[in-house]
Amino acid sequence: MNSKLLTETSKFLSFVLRHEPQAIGLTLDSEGWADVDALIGAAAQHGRALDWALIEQVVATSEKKRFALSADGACIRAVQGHSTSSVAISFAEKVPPAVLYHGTAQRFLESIRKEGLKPGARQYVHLSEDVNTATAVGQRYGKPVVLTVDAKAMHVQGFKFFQAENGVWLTAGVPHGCIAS
Ligand code: HQG
Repeated sequence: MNSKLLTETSKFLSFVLRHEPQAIGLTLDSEGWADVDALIGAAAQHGRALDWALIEQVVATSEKKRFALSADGACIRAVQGHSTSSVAISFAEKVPPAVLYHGTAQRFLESIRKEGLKPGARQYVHLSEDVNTATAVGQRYGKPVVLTVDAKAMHVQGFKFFQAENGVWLTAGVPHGCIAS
């Protein structure tokens, strides 16, 4: 299967499963699941040809493991990254490692120093366990900078942390006092 089609389909699935299911008249449940047959039907009505083989291939080849199929294989969801308010995944709270990393762009630093890290359009601030991943995340918006987050101190202060099934750490916000660059 060609990689351009896989990338385009992955972007389309991210769009409808994380951000705007209503754009194709799709309904997600509160855990983010969409029925795969319903997804294929809704996409077809909006000019996007999907089939099971293509969807399974996108799930299997996503290097960030962005999507998951349900145990019975009937449903698909994005495992993190949502902005749509129709989804509120019930992540289990988890004790974070002592430090976590956030990749951002140089041009956001001044604002981050004033406000701390905010989730922006998404539901959570996204944090990584390793510097390389954080660097790649920051690179998407400009000259990358990796911020070190004192997750242990935040945890002690009662901030909640969650980990999506692809390893991405999530928290509602990071106060500027818990960030060291
Ligand atoms: C920045 C991708 C100004 C924040 C990645 C980031 C990730 C602030 C941007 C996932 C700020 C939001 C999420 C403040 C935070 N002032 N800017 N106070 N607080 N920011 O895309 O973390 O490929 O919503 O640093 O790999 O970049 O989509 O979040 O630069 O895992 O699967 O505001 O998306 O994964 O940008 O990326 P985003 P993110 P996928």
